[in-house]
Amino acid sequence: MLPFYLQYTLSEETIETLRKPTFDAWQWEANEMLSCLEHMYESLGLIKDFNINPITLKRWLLCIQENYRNNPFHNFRHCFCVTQMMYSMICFCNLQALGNYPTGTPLLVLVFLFQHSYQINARTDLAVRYNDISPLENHHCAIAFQIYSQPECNIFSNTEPEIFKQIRQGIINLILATDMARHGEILDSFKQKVDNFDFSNEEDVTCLKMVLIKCCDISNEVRPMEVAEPWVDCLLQEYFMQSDREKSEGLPIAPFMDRDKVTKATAQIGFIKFVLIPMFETVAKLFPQIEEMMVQPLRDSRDRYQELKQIDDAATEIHKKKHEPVTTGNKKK
Ligand code: 0WF
Repeated sequence: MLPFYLQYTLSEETIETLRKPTFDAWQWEANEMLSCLEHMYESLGLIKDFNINPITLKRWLLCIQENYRNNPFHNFRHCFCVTQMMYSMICFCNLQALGNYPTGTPLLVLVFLFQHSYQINARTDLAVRYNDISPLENHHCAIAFQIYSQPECNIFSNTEPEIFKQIRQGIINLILATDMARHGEILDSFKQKVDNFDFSNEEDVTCLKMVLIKCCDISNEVRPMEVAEPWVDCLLQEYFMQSDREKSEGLPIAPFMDRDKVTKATAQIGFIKFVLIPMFETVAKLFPQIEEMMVQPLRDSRDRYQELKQIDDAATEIHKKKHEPVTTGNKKK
């Protein structure tokens, strides 16, 4: 069956803003985002390089979009944002060459694939199936390749089997790199390479790609405040829903998901200071052009959340004082 989502003609202004992290995805409906995605693929030459049938591309995009659940955070719009952030990094840092087609892994394809976020209620089943090794990421990977196995959605149907094998390996490696449990290991390995980075060394380039995927996956705070902040609300809503469910089942819950312990400000300050800034600063050693465009907005956001925390703390203090038991000083002896 032919996919029929409306093909929007993107204005010159949209095409230009798509290349920047300031792009505001909240303004667009699913059909419009699909057209933007087609544009990104086209403009990076992926359709030509992989001889992708344009109808298959549409079906593939649509299939991915339809497979998303309406989760508050991990939904199709989030997938779009991650892809669009990778597109701006590719454009801004001149990363096209990193794919080293046809044998390398095209980053944009990867980005789009790894974000198959399904509502997982069967965490324990997945942990058993994958021996506790990145169960969610392994599951996302399996789903991604199930979509490819449908001939009408296989954008790599014109790619040589040997090359597809390499692309598949690259995709698996990068999907698994997005597991935050591996954050320290991956960033440390990149830090060791960055000062003497060799773009002709496969191991160095693979490590860089892993870090870039990670950056884009969690990059909301690089965006302007009015774009980034609603994402925090969405994520906390998702976390709280999960932790409420786990509490009611008597299961242990992660402190960062506990509505009694987390505020927007505390969640973001730690995440920006200890996860985002160190990672983006390390990437900026290799691509100094992201300093102004990505690292500085992260510092601004950290400062803003620190101010918000001071306001929250002051409000808590006032609340505590108001509800303190009144002591008259006339206690009976
Ligand atoms: C709410 C906060 C947080 N803030 C973000 O901007 C963001 C972007 N992605 N993510 C974010 N989390 C997560 C989605 C899945 C993994 C990362 N959280 C609370 C704190 C950060 O929780 C974590 C989670 C994983 C590792 C370290 C802290």
